[in-house]
Amino acid sequence: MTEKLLVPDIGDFENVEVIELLVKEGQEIKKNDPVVTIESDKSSVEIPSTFSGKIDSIAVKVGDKVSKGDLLLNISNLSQEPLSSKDVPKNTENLIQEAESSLKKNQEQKVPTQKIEKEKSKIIQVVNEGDIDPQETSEWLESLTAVIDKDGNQRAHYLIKELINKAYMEGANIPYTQNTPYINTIPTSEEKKSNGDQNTERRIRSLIRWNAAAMVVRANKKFPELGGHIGTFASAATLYDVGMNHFWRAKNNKFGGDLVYFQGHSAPGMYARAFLEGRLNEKQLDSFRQEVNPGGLSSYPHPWLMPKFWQFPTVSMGLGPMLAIYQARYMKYLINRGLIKDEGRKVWAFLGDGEMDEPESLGAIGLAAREKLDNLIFVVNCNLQRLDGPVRGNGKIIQELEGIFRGAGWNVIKVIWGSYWDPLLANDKTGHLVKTMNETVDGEYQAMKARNGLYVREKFFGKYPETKELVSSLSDKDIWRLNRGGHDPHKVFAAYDRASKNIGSPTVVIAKTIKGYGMGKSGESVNTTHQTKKLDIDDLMYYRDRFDVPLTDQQVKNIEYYKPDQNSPEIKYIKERRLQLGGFIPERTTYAKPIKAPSKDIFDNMKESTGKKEMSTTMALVRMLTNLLRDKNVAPRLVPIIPDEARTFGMEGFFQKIGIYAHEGQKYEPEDSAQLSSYREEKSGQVLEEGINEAGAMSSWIAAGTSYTNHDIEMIPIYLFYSMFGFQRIGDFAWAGADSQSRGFLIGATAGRTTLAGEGLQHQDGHSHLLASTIPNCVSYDPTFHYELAVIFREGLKRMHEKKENIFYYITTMNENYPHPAMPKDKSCEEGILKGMYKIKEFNKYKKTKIQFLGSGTILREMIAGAEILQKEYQIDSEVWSVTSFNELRRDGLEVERYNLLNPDKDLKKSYVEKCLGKTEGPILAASDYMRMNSDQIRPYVNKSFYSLGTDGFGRSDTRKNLRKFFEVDKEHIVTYGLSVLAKEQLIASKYAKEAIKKYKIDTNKPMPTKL
Ligand SMILES: Cc1ncc(C[n+]2csc(CCOP(=O)(O)OP(=O)(O)O)c2C)c(N)n1
Ligand SMILES: [Mg+2]
Repeated sequence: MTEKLLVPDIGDFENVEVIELLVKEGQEIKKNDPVVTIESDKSSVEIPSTFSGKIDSIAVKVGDKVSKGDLLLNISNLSQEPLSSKDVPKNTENLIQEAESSLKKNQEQKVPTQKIEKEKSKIIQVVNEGDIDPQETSEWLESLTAVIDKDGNQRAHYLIKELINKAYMEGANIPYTQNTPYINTIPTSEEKKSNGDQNTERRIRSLIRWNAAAMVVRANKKFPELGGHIGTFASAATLYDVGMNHFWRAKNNKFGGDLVYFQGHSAPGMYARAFLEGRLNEKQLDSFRQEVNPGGLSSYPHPWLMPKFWQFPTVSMGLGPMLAIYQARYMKYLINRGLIKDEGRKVWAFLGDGEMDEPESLGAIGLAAREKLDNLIFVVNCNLQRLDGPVRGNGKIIQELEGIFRGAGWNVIKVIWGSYWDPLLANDKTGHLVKTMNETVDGEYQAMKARNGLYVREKFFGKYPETKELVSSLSDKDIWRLNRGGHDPHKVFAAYDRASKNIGSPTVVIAKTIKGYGMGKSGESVNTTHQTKKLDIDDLMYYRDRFDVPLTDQQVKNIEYYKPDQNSPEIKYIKERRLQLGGFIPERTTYAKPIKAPSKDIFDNMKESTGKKEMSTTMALVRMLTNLLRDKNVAPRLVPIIPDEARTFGMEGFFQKIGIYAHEGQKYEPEDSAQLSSYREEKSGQVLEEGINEAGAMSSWIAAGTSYTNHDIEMIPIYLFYSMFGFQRIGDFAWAGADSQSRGFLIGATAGRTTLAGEGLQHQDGHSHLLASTIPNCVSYDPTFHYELAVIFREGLKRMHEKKENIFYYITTMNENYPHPAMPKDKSCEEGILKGMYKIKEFNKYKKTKIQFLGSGTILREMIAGAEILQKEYQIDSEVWSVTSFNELRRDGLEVERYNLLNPDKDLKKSYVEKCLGKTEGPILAASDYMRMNSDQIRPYVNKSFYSLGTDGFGRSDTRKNLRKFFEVDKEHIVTYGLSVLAKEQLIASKYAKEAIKKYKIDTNKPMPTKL
């Protein structure tokens, strides 16, 4: 039997060109194998076979135009067994095996389900002025208590929900509050107890506290300009220690490791612990914040500066929370794609309460809940203070965060009060204590901890006779000892235990602490705590006594570190704990295997001329990616990332081909299901379709770009975005990505101030290359032709993913369609493309007057056209250079110049620019679709007259032609400026320039575009 394979529904397109035949007559194919590639003026897409069998005949050839229903192939010997879409592709299978061999089966932590002895619930009737019938309230509460006792919390919760629903249906449109009372989420009866040795842990914590403070004080004593923070870690020490001693599992050959995002300015605490663990020595602690010489400790977590220690740069507030969310999401992506095993790894992120005001901190919490990221745990250290003062003096940050996170669908665990409060709360029969807790604002809580027990008695407990009575038998000292939850290892342990067992949603632990805990007068709970970096002798003595650090007065005066003997119980304990948890944290390692760069022939078709066929470099890129998806090494590792612009870039073909990642698969039949580019969501989908969320997309890119260290698997993220919404939108993330040593491609599509015509001022990018140039390990290119793109991309794959260089690529692509020539045969062309420039054309007919034209991106084409006019109409020769990267040329120039200045007695080296242009004739005119500063970058490295044109000023919507005229980068201006430059150099008479100005109707009185 023979079947006919027809062109399927390809959307709104008709007469689409066949650009590739992917099969031959006589070939056996399977269902879903791609058979031809077709291309409209915007996108290319592969058509898969809907049958398995042998190809009898092929009815189309390259260049044919096809529409829906046209015959493509005749297929016979039809197999009855279509390829199951569930079959794991071979490449993926190999990857799984690879992952399995390096990561042994997860010894799942089976936590014994603890039988919780439930305390009999008591009725606490919270006094409420608004209560018009306390008797009735009491009856309702009693009923609820009975339900809890008889049928449990779930049932009680169900009934409450039903009551609220009923009230809502009856018209009581009063929203259900997202807040619970200002007490701990976990009742004492349900606290899981730690099996750690609390005394030893406390001693260890005290030493870490001391050493962390000592390193900051010592550094600042030596060099007061170095700075540092004591108060932040002082408030967070318990939060970290409980994690380090009991929860965070390190990466080793059996397990992938939990990933912990430490709050940036608590770094001294991590160093102090590493010191006790024997990973850092005294000399290193003494070089805190002195990194110029090797061995120094970085101010904050910076993988670039301490690549074997830090994993995640976090200190720029707000980046940590967002990066952590996308890291957790990416971990699930890798699992769902079968690239790593599900070992129950967690992502923990430590955040400041002040930091939560950053829009980025909260900006992605909805995604975390939506994607059910139960591998994610936030710990917000609510010390109630930020840098200048209280986070919410008049309110309650903990309650505010509770409402926000719960509303977003997170599991919220509040850790507000320490164990010393337990008996008081248990005795709060009238509910006045909880009422006071609820009513007291953060400004008061902060002030209380800056004073003393007597003050707390009067201001807090003194508010109501009932609360006053509650503490009547306590001394002021006892009252002062009433601790906050975040300083109580039992409460923190219980919270972490519950958080790490939570299923189906992310968890936030909101812990209340004291900023500068233990610092006494010098900095405990005072507004200046954040900036305190010097402690005088009295303060240090106080700190030592407060935490029982075994140092003599003299040792305190010398600000000595304290490290117990190797065989001491503390050191043995700390090491044993980490051994149990698999190793040290933080630690940055990589065991990822390189990806072999694809063979050159995969790019061969991009080295041919496209003839008359016009296409944009964005299209060429998408075509190239389609080709790469056929390379068995590269294909599974590609991570295409798009913030809702796939159709803009002609990438909708990817939806069907590799699917959109969706952790729940696709629960609906898409509206366009009959079409070839239907919106296909799948659990193992490859495309990360991020929605309109550049910061999130960039966070995904960073997660994938650092996969080689965080997951030991090299991946190739390719994030395509509107170039204007790239660096200037997410610049700080790009900087963090660079610090993290992310490897991958950033593609600034629809680039160029005059190339993206109609979109106007906010869209037209004329400076992203300059922004890219500010990042030292970002390699950027502005190619014009498809072969340039191919050469650059292949080199990028090779350098980053095969040779593992810690760089990343920024490449701009445009949406202007034009024909692409074949790659020049000249052997040095490839080298030139990569180094930043090569000669693309020479006009040498008249041998009288010559000018050098340097152009990049689409403006190169204007230059070529200008050069042709100059030759034809003015008999002026020229050499035209395609500059693929002014940024790279400048970097080379800088390095060579520096070498020459530092080696005055040696032969001068030549910059690459000089090598290219040194012996050429005539002045230089450079232009790009970016600000003049882009091409001006190489001005110091040419020993000739140099002029530049560019698109300085605000963009605006109009046609490309008008925009190029406006910014003076069209061929007419290039001709005119060219003539003017030659006249200025006294190589031709000025009348030619004047004539051109007239001919092209150039208004010489028009102000600079920057002023318009
Ligand atoms: C984006 C950004 N803005 C400002 C700062 C400077 N800064 C460092 S710490 C800090 C206060 C942090 O307060 P919080 O988040 O509450 O942390 P805490 O030290 O209280 O734990 C500020 C403003 C920064 N690091 N990053
Ligand atoms: Mg704070």
